[in-house]
Amino acid sequence: ESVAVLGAPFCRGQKRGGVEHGPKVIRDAGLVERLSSLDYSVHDFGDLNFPLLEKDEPYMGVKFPRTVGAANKLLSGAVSRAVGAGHRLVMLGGDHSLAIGSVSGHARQCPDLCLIWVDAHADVNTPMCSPSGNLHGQPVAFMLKELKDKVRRLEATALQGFSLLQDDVLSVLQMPEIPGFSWTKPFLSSRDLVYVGLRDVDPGEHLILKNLGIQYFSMRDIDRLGIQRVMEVALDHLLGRKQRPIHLSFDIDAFDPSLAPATGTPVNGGLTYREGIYITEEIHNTGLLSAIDMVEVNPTLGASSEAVEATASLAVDVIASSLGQTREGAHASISVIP
Ligand code: DIR
Ligand code: MN
Ligand code: MN
Ligand code: MN
Repeated sequence: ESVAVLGAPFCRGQKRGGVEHGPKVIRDAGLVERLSSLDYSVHDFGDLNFPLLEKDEPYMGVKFPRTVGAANKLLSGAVSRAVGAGHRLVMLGGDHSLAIGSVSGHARQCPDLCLIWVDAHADVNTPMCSPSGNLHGQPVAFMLKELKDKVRRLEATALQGFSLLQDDVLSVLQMPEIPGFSWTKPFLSSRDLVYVGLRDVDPGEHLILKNLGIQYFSMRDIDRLGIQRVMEVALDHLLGRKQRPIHLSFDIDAFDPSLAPATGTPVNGGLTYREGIYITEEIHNTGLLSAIDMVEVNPTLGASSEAVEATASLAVDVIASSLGQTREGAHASISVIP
């Protein structure tokens, strides 16, 4: 079995520099060696070369729309080719806006895929409800069909109990055309997505989660149910009716900042190491994992080189565990000394 590693050194989906060095520190933490030791044939495709745009004015408050759009267009093609060639894909970010390209490229080959989003944040702001204008807080909004063509349904069911003017709320939730993104169309239904690890959700995002009926497990849900039950329900929700490829989009800030300090928007009260690894072990055990994003590792934000290395090494552990490294051990690859 083969794994393609694709570096995406990109930071324009948010305001802090340094996250474009994520691919380098994750490779330096031994990613390729770890995957090789799991018996994969590893194809490292290196880092993508993203186009630099001279002029890229904000549009509806969205920052660097054309730059982010062009980077994701390139990434989408590269991911589609790698998956089409039969590789399992590991995309190393870069910021989380890259999921637009990664998931869309995967979906071009696997239109029935489902998406597991492990993150402190829901990343489903639309341009009009985004409090920051940063596209790393908006990638899921570019994917969801319901935010484009089912505004009627929102209108009918969504807004009871909310005191805002209905027309205002509706227009804020609707996904507009953004320059730089004409190459992509929404491809995911709200029922094909599950979140794990949420603890910093913006008001517009909460409205979207609730009214599209998106399955999510916040840190509170993990406290209540335990990670075992959370993963059981999450995987049943996505795979109960039919088996299909899984895309795992893993934002390192899902972990507690004590474990993953080198990231741009840390939020207290995150996943423990064991919860994070349990999530990926269960995803591996489905046998259906087809692509992984590992994003938001920012080596310029660690307080020390130890903090950066710990964060990068955690990213490698998550990827290795997703691809079959077990805590109980395995005996498939014993080599016998003759
Ligand atoms: C915030 C932060 N919800 C935003 N999002 C982050 O800017 O939309 N996502 N940090 O990872
Ligand atoms: Mn996040
Ligand atoms: Mn994110
Ligand atoms: Mn696939």
